[in-house]
Amino acid sequence: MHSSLITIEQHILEQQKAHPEATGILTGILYDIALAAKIIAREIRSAGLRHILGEAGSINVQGERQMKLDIFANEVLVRMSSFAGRVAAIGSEEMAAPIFEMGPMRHGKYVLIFDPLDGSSNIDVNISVGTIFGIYRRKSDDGREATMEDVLQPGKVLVAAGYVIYGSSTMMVYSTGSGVHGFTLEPALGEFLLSHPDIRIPERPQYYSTNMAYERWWSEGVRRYTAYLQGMEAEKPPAALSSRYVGSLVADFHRNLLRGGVFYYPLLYKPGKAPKPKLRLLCEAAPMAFIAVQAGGYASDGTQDILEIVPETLHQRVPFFVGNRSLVERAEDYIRRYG
Ligand code: P6P
Repeated sequence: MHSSLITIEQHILEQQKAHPEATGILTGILYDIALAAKIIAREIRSAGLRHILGEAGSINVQGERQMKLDIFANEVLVRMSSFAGRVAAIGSEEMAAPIFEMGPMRHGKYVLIFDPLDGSSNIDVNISVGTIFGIYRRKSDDGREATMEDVLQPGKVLVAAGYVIYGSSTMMVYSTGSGVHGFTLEPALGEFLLSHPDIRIPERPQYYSTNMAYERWWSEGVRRYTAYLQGMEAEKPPAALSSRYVGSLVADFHRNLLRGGVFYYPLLYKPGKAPKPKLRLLCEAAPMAFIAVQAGGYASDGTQDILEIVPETLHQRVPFFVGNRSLVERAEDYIRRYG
């Protein structure tokens, strides 16, 4: 069969066969996410025509103005993954606290965490946005409701993670720990078809991706690291790099996954304010770190492996460096030397 005719459902089943102990529940969750992605993609594609663009008028737990599509995407993902008894807890960037399934639904074996629509401030200027998700096995026994301990798990124990990018085409990229695989939505069929099997970050990086407007608030180490990436330090990067920054994590990450490079959002030391990271550990950094490592890359908070960080709170934020392992380790090196 021609590889491009492999649907994501067929591929997920193939991946499941590689795990004899699999019960098909994780497969079901990934199906649900793929379906939710199709529903969200349809809404985003036609949003501009239905005047539902613009702000919902509400503020989310992050203190960010919620776009109507943020709320829509969150509701679709919650609805698609609840009531099937597969997940015992659902955590979302858009919800202050996790949903702990009750009653007969409390027996789910998994925990689902997501950012339903990352980069949503870019929606009404037609820039790519994305959904990011991570799936954990619950730690508590499935005879009772899940607890916060089931939610606050480090990325190294993720059983699956991935993202959907709503861009020039809609793609779903996922890993269950056996490599990274990309699927492109064929709208005429309503199917995600295998388009990027076994994605590996190219050895030779092409891009560095960060918001240079913040340079004045970076630490000395991050400023020196950026100069290194620009070829201004005595030691040179493995290739002459171009700068690309979309301001939508999924778009910046996806480009670097396919072309090679590093994305970073470091701590900002604004005068008179405590240094505050921006990106969320559980629903952004950990799933993207899992994907990066599965594709041969690495992710760090500047001092340690993102996948090793045990979350203390649901909406904990971290500095984030992700991409080619050599470039991310170099960032750690500069921060170690210069702070
Ligand atoms: P800044 C989008 O709001 C987001 O959470 C990420 O998708 C993106 O990488 C980052 O914030 C952009 O932040 O401060 O550069 O606009």
